[in-house]
Amino acid sequence: MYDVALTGTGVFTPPHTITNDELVKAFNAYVNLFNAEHADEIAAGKVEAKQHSSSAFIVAASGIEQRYVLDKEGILDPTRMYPNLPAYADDEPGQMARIGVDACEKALAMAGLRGEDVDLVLCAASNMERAYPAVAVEIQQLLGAGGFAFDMNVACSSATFGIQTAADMIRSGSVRTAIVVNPEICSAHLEWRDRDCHFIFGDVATATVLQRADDATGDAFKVLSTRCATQFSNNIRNNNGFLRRARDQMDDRRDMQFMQNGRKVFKEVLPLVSQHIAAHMADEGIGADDLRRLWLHQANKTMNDYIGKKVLGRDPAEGEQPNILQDYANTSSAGSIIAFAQHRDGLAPGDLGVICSFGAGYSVGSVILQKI
Ligand code: CO8
Repeated sequence: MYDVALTGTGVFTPPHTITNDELVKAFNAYVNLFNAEHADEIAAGKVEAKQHSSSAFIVAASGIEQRYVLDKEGILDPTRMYPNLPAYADDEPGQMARIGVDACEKALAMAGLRGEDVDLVLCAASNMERAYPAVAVEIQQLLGAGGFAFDMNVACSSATFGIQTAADMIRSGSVRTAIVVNPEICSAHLEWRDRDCHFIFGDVATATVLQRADDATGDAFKVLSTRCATQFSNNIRNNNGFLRRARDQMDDRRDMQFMQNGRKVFKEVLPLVSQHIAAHMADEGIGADDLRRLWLHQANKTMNDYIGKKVLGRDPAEGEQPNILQDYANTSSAGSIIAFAQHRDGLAPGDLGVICSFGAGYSVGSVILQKI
């Protein structure tokens, strides 16, 4: 068995931001158009009038102030309300590969490695732009990596589940250097016309390099332990699968985009996550006082405050449980990795931290790291 080290992280941040005010202005314009268009049905009680959104609600309910997106115009066009992305030809790199490779190159540079040093590419994300060939294999080719590559999807927990999968292979010796890449184009499977969720997500790509600890150089962390858990729930769901055509469901259906019962998710996932992290730490003989940093999934500020308090047994001090969701919103699996990449400095050798992500499935994954 080999020890595993996390030696590089990279973040691709899209060029456009949408502030809450910009988002709400476009959404409310869409609502006005919808209500005017359906005025007769609304008056007859056949269609429910849509209600305006509000920036004050968004910040208070989630802590989100803005989000990055690959395309801003399409999302903010009240007659469209979804991104306008290029349809690349089959012999050109795809959209997920393009942003994934950018994040991978940054992560490899940090680790002092080149693409050819990698022998496992795992593309772990909450949606794939096509069924096959695997996006991971395309990224493997673009990086000039060897070995093998495959895709995996565990929604918001994809990154930590990917890290556990790669770490297990490094531990056993079947691979030596792995990259886990999370290209999350949430804007393309979010329903921007639904005020309950239109503010939640943004786009980004993250990448994490994992190696045999013996090979690690520079600013690295030992992967002390990983743990994944799942428990089935329909409270976060997207029905857009390959059986859609066979079921005559090609119309503009609400359930072909992200759907959730946010209140239930909030209530059910909080105890699941707090208990998961506490049990993982206890089994590794790590007490709350031993922990220097918590890099949590970035879905909701109140949720993170609660989990931080439960895990540490007190209010987290400044910088102990960093949030990035005010800038990036929820970026699905990439959120905890952005938090780690942007707030990994300032730890001394031997210091301990936990990356934890959670979401649809339900799923929760935790990675205990020790600064080398
Ligand atoms: N503006 C104004 N008012 C609003 C708005 C709005 N935009 N939206 C809702 N309201 C109203 C509601 O109608 C409701 O009114 P009333 O009380 O009259 O019924 C009131 O505000 C309160 O609404 P909620 O109960 O919905 O508000 P909450 O306080 O629960 O906040 C949240 C909503 C922010 C969604 C919160 O419940 C939350 O964060 N829950 C946890 C969600 C979570 O963590 N989900 C994880 C999903 S991520 C994941 O797993 C990845 C999936 C794959 C990626 C998908 C990419 C697209």
